Amino acid sequence: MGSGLLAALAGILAAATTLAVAQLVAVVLSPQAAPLIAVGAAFIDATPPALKDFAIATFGTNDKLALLVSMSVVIAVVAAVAGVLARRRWALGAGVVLVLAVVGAVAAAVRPNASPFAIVPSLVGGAVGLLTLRFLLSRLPGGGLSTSPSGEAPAHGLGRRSFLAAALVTAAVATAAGVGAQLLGAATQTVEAARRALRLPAPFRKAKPLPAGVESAVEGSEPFVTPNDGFYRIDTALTIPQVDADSWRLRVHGLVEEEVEISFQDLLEADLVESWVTLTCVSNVVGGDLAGNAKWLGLPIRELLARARPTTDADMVLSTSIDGFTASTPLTALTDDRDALLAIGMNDEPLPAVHGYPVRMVVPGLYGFVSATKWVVDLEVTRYADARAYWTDRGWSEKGPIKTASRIEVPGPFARIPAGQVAIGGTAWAQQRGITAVEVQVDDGDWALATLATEASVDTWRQWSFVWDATPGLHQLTVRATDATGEVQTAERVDTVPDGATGQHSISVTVD
Ligand SMILES: Nc1nc2c(c(=O)[nH]1)N[C@H]1C(S)=C(S)[C@@H](COP(=O)(O)O)O[C@H]1N2
Ligand SMILES: [Mo]
Repeated sequence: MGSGLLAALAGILAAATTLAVAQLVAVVLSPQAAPLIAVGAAFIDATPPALKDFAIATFGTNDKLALLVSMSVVIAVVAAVAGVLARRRWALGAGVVLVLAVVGAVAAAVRPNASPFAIVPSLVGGAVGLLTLRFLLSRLPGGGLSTSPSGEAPAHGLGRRSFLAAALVTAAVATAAGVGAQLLGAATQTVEAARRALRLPAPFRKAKPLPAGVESAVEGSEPFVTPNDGFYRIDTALTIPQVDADSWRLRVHGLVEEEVEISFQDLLEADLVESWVTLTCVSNVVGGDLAGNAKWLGLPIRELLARARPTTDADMVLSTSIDGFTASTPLTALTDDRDALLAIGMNDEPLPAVHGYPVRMVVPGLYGFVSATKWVVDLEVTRYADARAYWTDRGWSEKGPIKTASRIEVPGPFARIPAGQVAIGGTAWAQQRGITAVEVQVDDGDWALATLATEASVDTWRQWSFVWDATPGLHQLTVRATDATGEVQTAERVDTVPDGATGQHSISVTVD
């Protein structure tokens, strides 16, 4: 290995030490302030919608992992360059490290609800990184650090072995700091412990028992109730906010006669209701799986708003999460008689951390980006003319009623199936309106009515099945739904941006 490569290695090891030490400091002071997390979060907020859509389409709900891996690769390359530069001219390499540390510190400081110590992890990490780089370069064969402008190395050197020993020690220290941060982080997960210990109160109004026959008989269909650990997750949070239920408060303010503030204890003691609601993401493509159905337990938001008494000029509620995400929900959707909830329970369990523990919003009939704020802490009663939500600032719509959708789940796309009677099955939804018909079309044939499973409520999805007499060859199957207003799902394809995709789901299958 030449000295240049060794200097690059020194740079990478110094960067690893920087990140690990910063992580360790962040665990103690404020997890959100770790430089990788803070810069990643800033990147997410700044990413144009097209790139974000690409990330979700390519990596699905692994988009955050993909971001962290790409950032690590970029940092490794920059660190290698810094190492090489520093060997020739210390000030140059040190400058690169300093710039990175400052970027981390600034990103951490400008996060919503940033801790006053937010800059400390990056700065401490940066300082340790500089010392590490200096230490490693001084052990480079041929003397490493050059002070002459030509970059000519002084003749004396400590030899390759000395450098490699130092590199090993550094790698060990970085690993110890990284593992330590991980362990300390797990040990201080008091929020998860509190969540596990929480016993949900009995509902004041229980959900209607699910009628018989809501579940499709077609084997391989999605379950009617989505289990919590299989429920899709979409949010901008790179680390899951850790919200302490005991100090949680929700403030209702803005265009109201009276400000209202409630605690988690107030919620536990309130008249909570249970409701089956199918949540859907606006980024769901035709045939996609960014939808889930659960039994939610919570306080109807209209009761809170009734106490606050919105003034007549108000038409929107801007909800804010602890990490700064905002959603704009029409005031009427929160005051009419639908079950718009301040939810604390999901399928008989406290909300999982990723789904908003301790409290989130669930509003039937509206896409999540305009209504389903997780880790919610603030409701501002306002007007569309006066305030804009997170995604509205990024090219999406300010309102988002859910569009009628249907999909084929069985058979899967490009399946090979035997000729004869084949069971086709899937799900359709049109929250707030309800599904009244589903039809299936084989190739260019006539649309034929599918059998609908029992409807649980207009706010839940509805399963369907269809028996097809399959003949050998390549066939295309298409599905469309009709909602209770009589409107048939359009075949016209529009993109998810700005307010949800339309089009009919088709799959190709081969019949033997
Ligand atoms: N705090 C916060 N809440 C949020 C979001 C977010 O990014 N941050 N995303 C919304 C979007 S786009 C959707 S589709 C739903 C998804 O909820 P889930 O992850 O529980 O399925 O959460 C909504 N609530
Ligand atoms: Mo979404």
